[in-house]
Amino acid sequence: MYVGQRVKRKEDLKLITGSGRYIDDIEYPGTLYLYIVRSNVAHAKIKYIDVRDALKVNGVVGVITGLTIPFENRPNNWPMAKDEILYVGHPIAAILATDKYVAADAADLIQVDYEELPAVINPEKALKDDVKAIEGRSNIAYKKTYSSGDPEKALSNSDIVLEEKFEISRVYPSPMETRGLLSVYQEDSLLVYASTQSAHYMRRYLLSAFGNKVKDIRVIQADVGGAFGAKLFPYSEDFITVYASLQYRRPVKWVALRSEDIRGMYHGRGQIHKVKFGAKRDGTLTAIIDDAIIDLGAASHGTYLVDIAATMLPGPYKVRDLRVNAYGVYTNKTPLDQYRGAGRPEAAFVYERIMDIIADELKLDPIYVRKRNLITELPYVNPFGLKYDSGNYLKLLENAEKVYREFEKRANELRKQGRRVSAGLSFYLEQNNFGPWESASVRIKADGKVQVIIGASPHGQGAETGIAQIVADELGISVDDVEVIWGDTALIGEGFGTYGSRSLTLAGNAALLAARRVKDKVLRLAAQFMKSDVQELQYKDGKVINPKTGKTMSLKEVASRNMASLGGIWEYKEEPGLEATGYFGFDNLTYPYGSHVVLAEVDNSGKVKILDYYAIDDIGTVVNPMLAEAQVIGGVIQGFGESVLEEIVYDENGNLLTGNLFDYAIPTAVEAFNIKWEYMEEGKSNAPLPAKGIGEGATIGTPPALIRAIEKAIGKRLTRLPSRLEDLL
Ligand code: MCN
Ligand code: MO
Repeated sequence: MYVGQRVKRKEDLKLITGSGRYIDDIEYPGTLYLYIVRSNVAHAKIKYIDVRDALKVNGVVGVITGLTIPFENRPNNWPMAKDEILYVGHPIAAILATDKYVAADAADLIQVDYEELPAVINPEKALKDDVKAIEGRSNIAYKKTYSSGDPEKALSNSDIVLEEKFEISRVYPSPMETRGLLSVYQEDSLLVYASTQSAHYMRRYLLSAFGNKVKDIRVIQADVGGAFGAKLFPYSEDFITVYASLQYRRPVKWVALRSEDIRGMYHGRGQIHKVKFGAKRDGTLTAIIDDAIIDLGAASHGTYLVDIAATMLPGPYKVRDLRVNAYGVYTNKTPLDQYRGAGRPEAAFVYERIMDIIADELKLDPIYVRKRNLITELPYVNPFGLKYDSGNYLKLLENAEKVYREFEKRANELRKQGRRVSAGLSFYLEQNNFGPWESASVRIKADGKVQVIIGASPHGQGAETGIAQIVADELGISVDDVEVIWGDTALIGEGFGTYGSRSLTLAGNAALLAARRVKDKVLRLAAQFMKSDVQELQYKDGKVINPKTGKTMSLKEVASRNMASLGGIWEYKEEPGLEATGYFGFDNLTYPYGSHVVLAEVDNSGKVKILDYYAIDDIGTVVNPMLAEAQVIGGVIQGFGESVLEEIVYDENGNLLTGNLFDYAIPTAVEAFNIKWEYMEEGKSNAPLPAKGIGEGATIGTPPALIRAIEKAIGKRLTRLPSRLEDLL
């Protein structure tokens, strides 16, 4: 059995030997390079754009301005500012040249005359709606109220009632590889290489814009150097690049510079929760009333993130009297969208801060407070209708508590030496396997090797290995004989992609179902080849066996027997070919859960050092503990960044103050620390292979644990992400 084993990653060899192929490595003769001229003001009316001097430059082939394509949840000035500039970084013009440096240099020659308009940057000010982020529109792009029970009454029956404002800053998803696209014009069709999380989805949205101009658009996902949620939804540059290649009938390549990526890639998080909550003296959380504001920037697509945060606000706790007023506001900033965790980290920060604050106010132990409130009967339908499926929350918390008590002891010892050290714990609920379904095809080739084609589009997580393990087990063959491929819309009919920690569970189960079907075909064909009854045959360890006669046929023999010599005839009744497609989707999302425990020190210079870190998760069946652990480690380091280093900062005029990687700090190997990860397998999903996702869990669990440890180390309540140096000194 491979499932459950730490099988080494199949995908790494080409990447670690430098033979991966990212967008910028792919060359087509005759390519034009696209450079985007971007706004350096936050809000303005364009009076005119003069491109004449740029067009005179040797090597410049053309300039595009004023391109607008209607697209859902994007303002009318999309993908390019036509009349109105909405944020610093908003594309204004695109230059096409035979050389990328020529294109970039020509940008200086484009003159844009504009009239500045007042900008609204602070989301709470935007909510007042006096200065408009987009002319002629209300800033309140979205409002929805989620209610359950009677929170006012529950508050009036509480022993304590508290109010806090929790802020989760905007972050830049910071993949190693910036975004990029190469659109190859082929007369009546296009071949688009993209750094994306979903080749199929990209094909669908490009077709919606250009389907009247071409017969088809084939999208191939190149090797992707990280995405973290931000390479899923459509971008201005996707449309501009594809439009340019259609217009100029040539291959067109665009790859973002880092400084462009920080302005152009959808920022993540950006939520404020103004919360009123109450508790009984024994620590029972009685009610929450939350005004939740999401800072959408200059597009309203990200509203679903405040919906996720709102509906997940009760977290793993029993509280049933709640109201969340969710607002989405436009501001003159880069549009916002998902970042690893997507709404669940924001909810967890709020409910876990609430647990710790109740403990502090009532002088109770924070683990005790969590236990008082924890849901113990599953499945459980939360106040907003989410169905938490399975698991044993209390048992997992008790496991984490043991580590927490030990960290507490160590913290006490170190505090005696005058050091600012403390322990923190978070308990979190994850929601994943966003659907609707995923596809996978399994084919056995004539050499007996197995190829699996999945509709998901992994990009670093390791699904190739995990899914190969599942299929190898099902077919009883070596994992080395299973190849998993993906990311080309011409390879598999339909699929979705890699997001919402879904690939292993959805594509993996689709592959499992496909493998079962193929196995059935193998048996039926073998029955004909072996002149036996199919009922007599058994499939075991990659072989078909007839126990009565003792005869066997290997998978390879069945597959190659299929390949009658050229010109031969097919003399059997069963159809040849060992191939099948499977589809899998859930009728409910899955809800894994976990706990993080941290021992942190804040030194006199305000630097946060992690002395020890422990995480435990329950995601049902773990297919490959090494891969899952790697996801947790990466997520913890990202969560560390979000908690103490990373923050997108604009000044009040909408200038981006953190526009490069000197000013926007991400954790590096220097800040990284050891992380111990363990898992339970009680919270199974109801899939044939009862797994749930792990890809995002750690970015949910880390910030509340870390902020707790830091606030106790410095002795000052913290309510924002990231913590600020002035608090830590
Ligand atoms: N796994 C497992 N057993 C399970 C579940 C998963 O062994 N029960 C393994 C899988 O084999 C896979 C990994 O864990 O190697 C993650 O699988 P899964 O939880 O299905 O998540 P996805 O593959 O769908 O990944 C998406 C998730 C998301 S939504 C973001 S955002 C994110 C993340 O993955 N972006 C990443 N991790 C990332 N890791 C890298 N390197 N780069 C990104 O952009
Ligand atoms: Mo994601």
